[in-house]
Amino acid sequence: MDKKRIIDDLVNLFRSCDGNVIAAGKALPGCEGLVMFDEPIFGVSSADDPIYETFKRAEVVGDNFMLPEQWLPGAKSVISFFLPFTQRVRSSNRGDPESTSNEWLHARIEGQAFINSYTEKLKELFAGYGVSTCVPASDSRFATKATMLPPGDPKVIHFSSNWSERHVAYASGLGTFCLTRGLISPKGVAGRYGSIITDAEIAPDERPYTGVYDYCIMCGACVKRCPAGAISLEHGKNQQKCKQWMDITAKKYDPRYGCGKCQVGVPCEGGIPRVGLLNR
Ligand code: B12
Ligand code: SF4
Ligand code: SF4
Repeated sequence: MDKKRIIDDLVNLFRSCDGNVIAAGKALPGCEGLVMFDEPIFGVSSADDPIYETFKRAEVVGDNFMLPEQWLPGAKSVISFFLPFTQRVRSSNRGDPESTSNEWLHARIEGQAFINSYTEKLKELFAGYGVSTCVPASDSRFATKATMLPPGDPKVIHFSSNWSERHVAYASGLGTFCLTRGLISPKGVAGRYGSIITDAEIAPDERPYTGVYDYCIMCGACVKRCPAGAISLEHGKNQQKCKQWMDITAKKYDPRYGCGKCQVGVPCEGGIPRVGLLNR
């Protein structure tokens, strides 16, 4: 299929999809009219790219990871997208590490609801092209699991899902991992990922990197930002400490939650960081 036409259609759909603006009736203080996401960027990978098999390895995702073909028999392509948070969402959360901004809370919860609506519209669009699709994130088979690591392992716990959006984005040329385990795209780390599998043949994108952590400059700025002490230059990110902090925010901001302090006020917030940035 014509890739340019598809990507143009996906961008137009984003522009016309409701829910990216927080309406007055449900806005937390200061958030009326908040636009959560800037326009998405896309990456495409081939459903039979051998990299997907490697995600089944225990040290990558695990054998629970389902291949594109397992989600959608006859799958040919995977489209991954990154929705960057707007400047207003990002800058609002750069302050006090102990408090999540109202804008970030909206972007975490209403933002994901918007992504779900957007992917529903993507499915309709592809049905109009006459091709089949599967969106693992909204599929009844989607599941996450937590496995305790051997005693002494500083990472303590391994969280995994059967469709990790960051690994799919990595496979699709959208970016690389970083110290916090977030995925840095050309539009930075602050934002959310999604994806759709289709049986349409779409030309895959190249991966302009070879290493899992190529875009991270290991500056350690995120270490200082984390209120839970979950990140260190020596051991990376401790998921258990992050999860425990997330549970605290869930009580504090009920019915919303979120933190993301490691994704803002850092050199990788809105783009691929450059070592020189730190010395300015
Ligand atoms: C479970 C989960 C969590 C758990 C555990 C996080 C985790 N990394 O697993 C907890 C509750 C702690 C969490 C917290 C947060 N989360 Co979360 N979470 C998820 C979820 C549902 C599944 C993650 C998963 O499958 N992990 C799989 C494991 C295996 O990943 P991993 O251990 O990091 O993988 C490492 C290994 O694979 C290793 N590796 C070793 N060998 C090799 C070889 C190769 C080839 C490769 C590629 C890798 C590799 O490299 C990786 C990085 O170290 C995803 C949604 C989804 N379906 O993907 C969102 C997701 C990861 N979360 C997200 C976000 C935004 C958050 C929060 C900021 C919450 C918030 N909004 O306030 C925090 C902090 C995240 C952070 N610092 O990156 C985003 C990440 C966006 C981004 N820019 O990267 C996601 C993708 C949701 C989304 N739709 O966008 N989350
Ligand atoms: S703040 Fe620095 S060390 Fe942390 S993820 Fe970003 S580039 Fe990597
Ligand atoms: S999201 Fe997790 S790792 Fe990032 S700053 Fe908050 S507690 Fe720390």
